[in-house]
Amino acid sequence: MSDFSRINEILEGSKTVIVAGHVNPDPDCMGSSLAVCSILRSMGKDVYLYRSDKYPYNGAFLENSDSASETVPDFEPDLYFVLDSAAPERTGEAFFAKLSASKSRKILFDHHRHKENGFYDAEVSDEGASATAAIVYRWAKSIGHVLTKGEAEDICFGIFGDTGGLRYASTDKEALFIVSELAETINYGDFCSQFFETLPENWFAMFAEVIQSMEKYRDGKVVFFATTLDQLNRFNLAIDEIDPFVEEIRRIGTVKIIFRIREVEAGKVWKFSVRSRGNIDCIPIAQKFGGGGHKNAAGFTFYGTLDEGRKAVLEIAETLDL
Ligand SMILES: [Mn+2]
Repeated sequence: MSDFSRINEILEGSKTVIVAGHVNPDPDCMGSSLAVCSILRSMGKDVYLYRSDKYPYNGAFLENSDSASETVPDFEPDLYFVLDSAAPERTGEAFFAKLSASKSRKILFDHHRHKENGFYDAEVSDEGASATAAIVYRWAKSIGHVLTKGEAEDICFGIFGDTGGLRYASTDKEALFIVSELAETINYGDFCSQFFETLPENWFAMFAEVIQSMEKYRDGKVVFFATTLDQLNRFNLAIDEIDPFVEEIRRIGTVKIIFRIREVEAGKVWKFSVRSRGNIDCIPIAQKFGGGGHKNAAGFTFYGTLDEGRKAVLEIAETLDL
């Protein structure tokens, strides 16, 4: 169990709280942020929830999913509560400028590999946690908070996000235990349907095109695929909606590691996602390009052309012990 005493001490002396996650929020970021906001509000705190970008489309069913603001608030809170964001810069450029200049207290719940750098007044960072949402659950339990249905769904959403619906290697006993506990409060069948079965039909059309152009190396153990802004336009899809492509491709039996490159600024800025199976560590690969993440799922931003991006990761892929 984590030690939340310092966190609770700081919370006790704070009335106004700004809660924030990381850029390109994923389900864990969204779920843990919403759950923390709800719990803090039940404690009587004034909470402002900030998000740098849109939340994942399949989280729209979550309670208060529309309560987050994309405006960096102009007031100083007593406390900043950051979630799922190892490096404070990951909260986004505009928010980080405010956060780093502020003398207010700052706390963090996170589960990415990182070195403590004294930025936060208190943090619970546990790389062993399947999701930041699992840490939120531990905290709620430790203070005797009884989760509402909405909060239980938030936490389940976070854990499902980072464990692929309890399928990835990151799924541990705790994740299974927490979800089994949450299933007493939520309608599990409905929840799974909301999480997995809300894809727009166009998604399959674009996926078919992506599969056609996917490249395989090293006897199919290495896969490289790209998605472009033009495709998003043609298929009328948002960038977060195509996130599951990489999870689907990971289901191909021969695949050990996947490099997905996603165009974010025409022809020059790309988001790389690296997904692996088993013991292949994605973190050092992402770190080479200034990124980070988890052992089986990491990411980084690449500046250059698509060909340069391809070449850079395939050179690394050649050296991997697969
Ligand atoms: Mn996470």
